[in-house]
Amino acid sequence: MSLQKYTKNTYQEQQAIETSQKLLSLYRKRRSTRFFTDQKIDQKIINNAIATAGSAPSGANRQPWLFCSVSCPQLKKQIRQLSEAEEENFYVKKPNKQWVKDLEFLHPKKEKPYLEYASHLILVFYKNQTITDEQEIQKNYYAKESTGIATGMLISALHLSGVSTLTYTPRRMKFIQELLEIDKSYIPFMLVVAGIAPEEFDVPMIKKKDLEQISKHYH
Ligand code: IYR
Repeated sequence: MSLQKYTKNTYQEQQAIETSQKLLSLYRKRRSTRFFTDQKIDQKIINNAIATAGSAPSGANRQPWLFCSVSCPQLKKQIRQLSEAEEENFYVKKPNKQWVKDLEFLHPKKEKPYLEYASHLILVFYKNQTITDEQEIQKNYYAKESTGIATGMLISALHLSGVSTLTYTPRRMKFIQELLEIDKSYIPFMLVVAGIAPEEFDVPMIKKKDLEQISKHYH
């Protein structure tokens, strides 16, 4: 095993407390967004956010993810149309009544105009195994968990860059793989809508759980 010297970030307690508080308020300002202006995001910002996601830890460092960013109007339109066909199944043709009922408070709609009009769609895929150049099968460990971490980092980087996002998962996403001509070994994971939101807009009234509800401390 080869090793290399690594210099970690500095840790200064007071500064760390301040930074962590600042980050907390920045992250608390994040809201899933369904309204976007027609402002386009510079591809550099998207690429940097994807590279940030690519720095995530992964099982056996297999980096099992693939991020496809789409700003092409025709492709976005197709993704909207195919997603809305999926949502027609979800809400109307073959609804899972309990699921639809559980979502009522969010007033979700089967129409997804933002898939067409937001600046970028980032399609996230993962794969459970990789065929090496030597035709060996390499297993990717915790591929889905690793991709979840990376996607969190992607959303985080976009948010801190002032880009609003919506995580979107149509129940079946195979069409995305076909549309983008992605190798079948990649499994669609999530669609991240990224764009510039208007200054002000309505969002569902939701509350995040308090720290006491989501954590326990053993000291
Ligand atoms: N994919 C559908 C339904 C939906 C599912 C969940 I879980 C949500 O948090 C919100 C919506 C849609 O996007 O309309």
